Amino acid sequence: MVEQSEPSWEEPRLPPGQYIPRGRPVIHYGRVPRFRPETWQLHVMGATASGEQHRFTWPEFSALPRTTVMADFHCVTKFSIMGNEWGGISTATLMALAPPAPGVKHVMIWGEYGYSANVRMGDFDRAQTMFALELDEKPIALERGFPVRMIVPHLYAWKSVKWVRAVEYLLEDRRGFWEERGYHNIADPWREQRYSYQEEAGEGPP
Ligand SMILES: Nc1nc2c(c(=O)[nH]1)N[C@H]1C(S)=C(S)[C@@H](COP(=O)(O)O)O[C@H]1N2
Ligand SMILES: [Mo]
Repeated sequence: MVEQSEPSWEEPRLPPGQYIPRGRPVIHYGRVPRFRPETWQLHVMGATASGEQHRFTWPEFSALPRTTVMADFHCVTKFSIMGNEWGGISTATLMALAPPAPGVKHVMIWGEYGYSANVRMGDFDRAQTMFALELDEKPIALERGFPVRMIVPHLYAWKSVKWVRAVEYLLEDRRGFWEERGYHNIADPWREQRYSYQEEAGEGPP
């Protein structure tokens, strides 16, 4: 009898075209905002289930149950930071408290100063997508998004909005800051979805 060999391969960890740099770059557009805990709020708006806007103050938001996610981080400029331990609040926890209306298929994530990134609900809803307050067991550094940044580890890192202040549920897809400026609407690093000219029918708003 011929023995059948098991198919075996290692899952690659580095998406195509990415490299591992020395150190850990800090990248963002514009200035680093100040954090004012007395006035800070996270808004959940747009097509909510109740039709009302939800607001979380800093004491409310920071008291929500925490989880930990181990994930790699892939910037479209081609560096990847492997094995980050993010601590924070899962999108599932937020959505249970501030649910979307039926029919919401997209989400706009807003940072300070009007930075934004859109993701599909299926990407927002992933188990690893979270609001991160900690990186490697320490509060996130000011320039990395303190007090809260989004982490969407399976998409290019421009979707991981720093200094996040609002979540907007969308009935129709809309482009965020970089998506309007030539970057791919979906941004899957495994498919090298870097630029909007690569988008196929149905991958972006008309
Ligand atoms: N608010 C905000 N968030 C942002 C950005 C930005 O310009 N503003 N840049 C994004 C990009 S392009 C990257 S690569 C990551 C960088 O995160 P880091 O500075 O922790 O490496 O933040 C993302 N989040
Ligand atoms: Mo980036």
